[in-house]
Amino acid sequence: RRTAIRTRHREAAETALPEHTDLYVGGEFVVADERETFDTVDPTTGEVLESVARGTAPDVDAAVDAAWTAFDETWSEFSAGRRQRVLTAIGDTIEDHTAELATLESLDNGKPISEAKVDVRGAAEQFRFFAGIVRENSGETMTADSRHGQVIKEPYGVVGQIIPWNFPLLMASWKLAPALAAGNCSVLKPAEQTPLSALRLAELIDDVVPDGVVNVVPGYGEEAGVAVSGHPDVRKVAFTGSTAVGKQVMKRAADTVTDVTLELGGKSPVVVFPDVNPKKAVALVQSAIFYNTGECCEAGSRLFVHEDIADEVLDGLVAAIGEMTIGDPLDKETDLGPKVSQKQVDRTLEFLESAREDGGEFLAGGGRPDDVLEDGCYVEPTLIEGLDHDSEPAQEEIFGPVLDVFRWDDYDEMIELANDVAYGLAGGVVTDDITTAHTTARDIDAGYIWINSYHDLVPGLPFGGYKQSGIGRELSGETLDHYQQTKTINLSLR
Ligand code: TXE
Repeated sequence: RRTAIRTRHREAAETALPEHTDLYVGGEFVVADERETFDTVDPTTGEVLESVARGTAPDVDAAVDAAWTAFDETWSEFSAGRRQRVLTAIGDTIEDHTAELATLESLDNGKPISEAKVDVRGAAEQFRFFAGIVRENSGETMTADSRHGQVIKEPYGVVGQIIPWNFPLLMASWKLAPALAAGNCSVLKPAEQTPLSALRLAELIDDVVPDGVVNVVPGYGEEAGVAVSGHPDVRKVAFTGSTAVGKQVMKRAADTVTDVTLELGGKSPVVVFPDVNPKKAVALVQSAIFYNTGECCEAGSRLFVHEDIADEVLDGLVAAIGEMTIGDPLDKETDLGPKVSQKQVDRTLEFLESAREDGGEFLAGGGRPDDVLEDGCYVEPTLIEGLDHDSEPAQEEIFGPVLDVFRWDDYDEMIELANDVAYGLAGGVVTDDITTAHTTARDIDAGYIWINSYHDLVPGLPFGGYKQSGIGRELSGETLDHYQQTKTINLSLR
């Protein structure tokens, strides 16, 4: 079986890998200044998929220059309608290549192919959504005493965008679509673990987007990422990744008073009330934590289940975990693929070790499954009960298929615990009582609450975090504002 999976991945790679693995700058693929490369690995097999150009500061300089040239000579001359047509064409191009892009994403990240297809459709939707609202971006007129004011929005010019590895193509789209819609050119740095879909996207849109409007500089965070976030000619930085790096990005941007938006980690609570059908709760909680192998910033990673329904829900979850298919992400029956890298596996296992030391009781999982590829980055879906809420595994973002379970019977105490983390990205409420649902949604200190669903992120509803989960909102008209600056033109009437 192992040989069959390896062969299948090699064959899939032959058709799905991008032709170019260099930097995409000014509409051309160019070798890195230092001519170095880094390997991106298939986390299912442990085999190298590609060697990719390793961008460093001089490459970022070149990309920023190319982006400014494109902004000055082309993109800033485009009307909103023309930008709209470009964005729509990008969305169509992505959709036309759904199968191929999903395969590439599955190979590079390890996500199940069924989920990779959802990502690709979501990426196309991003461009269509921002294509749709770009023409509403009309400004305002105002009066103040004897002045006639015209308040207009102008793009920053060149923006830097740094993205993570958990949804590589989708995150590229969440960043590029609003930036371009608002009239900016971008220097995009994909994560070093998953640079391939951004490079393939660059190939696909090369004919659609004017040269230099989109530039892709793969590389390491400490090299290309630092260069993007500290560049004096980058007028806005958008970052998605860990809270620790988000803080560094923000500090670096402070030197040039550059605007930042940050979408960072989470430790989101899912609250289950006793009135619901336990089966419904099980399905929702299972998806909230195990979708994308738990590698979701919004993952529902702390379950607060009411005492009266807890046994049924937990038994149901253990049974549901037992039925999950862990295996080859290219197989459409697979529910749980590998984590993105060995480093991520080690990190998750360290949290599991710490949970053991803290007296956690493992209701399911707790280690690596033994029946998949030995070089694959697999971790079992895991349920842990009995942790002290102050313990590290209950406070920190594990970013793996690991759910911490807490039973409750006193609402106020439960809410206090639910909010007792540094993060505030998302939360879930599971109840059929409409008043309870809304009250709890308001009581949870987070930027996005689902009632009776999870992970459903639809363009049009703003997404982003409270507390240390971030600054700014994606997926909405508000996002367009983050990529523009306000100019007031004051005409005196006296
Ligand atoms: O993230 P990093 P890592 C969380 C999750 C995960 C942990 C560590 O808990 O376990 O972070 O993952 C670039 N200046 N999230 O180490 O380092 C990097 O190259 C500028 C949550 O992989 O934050 C990559 O492109 N850029 C998250 C991006 O930052 C730097 C998604 C994210 O990597 C940089 C990913 C630097 N000094 C991880 N250092 C989410 N919110 O969804 C790194 N980078």
